[in-house]
Amino acid sequence: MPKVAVVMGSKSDADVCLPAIKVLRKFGVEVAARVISAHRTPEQAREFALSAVDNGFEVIIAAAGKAAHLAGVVAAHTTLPVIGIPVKSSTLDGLDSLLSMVQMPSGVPVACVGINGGENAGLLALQILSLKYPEIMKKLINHREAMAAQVAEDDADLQKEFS
Ligand code: RP5
Repeated sequence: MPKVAVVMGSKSDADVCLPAIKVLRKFGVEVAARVISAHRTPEQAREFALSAVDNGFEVIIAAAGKAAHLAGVVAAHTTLPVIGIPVKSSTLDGLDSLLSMVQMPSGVPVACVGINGGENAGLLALQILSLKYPEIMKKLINHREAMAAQVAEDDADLQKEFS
């Protein structure tokens, strides 16, 4: 079973991470959720990233707010793909988190979804895993088809309502 880690800088980030955890589990992926802070527990952040491959993780999702360095710090210590979720947790509406996370220096990339984009982080992790796991690719295709069918249904409803 593929394994993804969802790490967050604070327990207060859990609600934003929940959609990622849910969609990963729905697709049959094992998820380990952790609270690890780049600033409050820097040694644990380093240890976690250095041992991630040996612990069987294939993708890491890292959520953080404010000066959101967790995803970057984790990415600095592993070559696994790291997907950041910038959390809207402060007076700056999450723009601080987004810029802290996305503006990585050349050489150490972090894939960054939108502010509070938990579900997209989960889906992007699934897309990465689908390169190795054909059953996940099949489920992703079904998921896209279901979304398209929903849009078609909404379109038909709207046309009826306003015609
Ligand atoms: C960041 O600071 C965390 O990722 C969280 O989004 C934000 C606030 O943390 P708490 O003060 O709620 O623990 O490090």
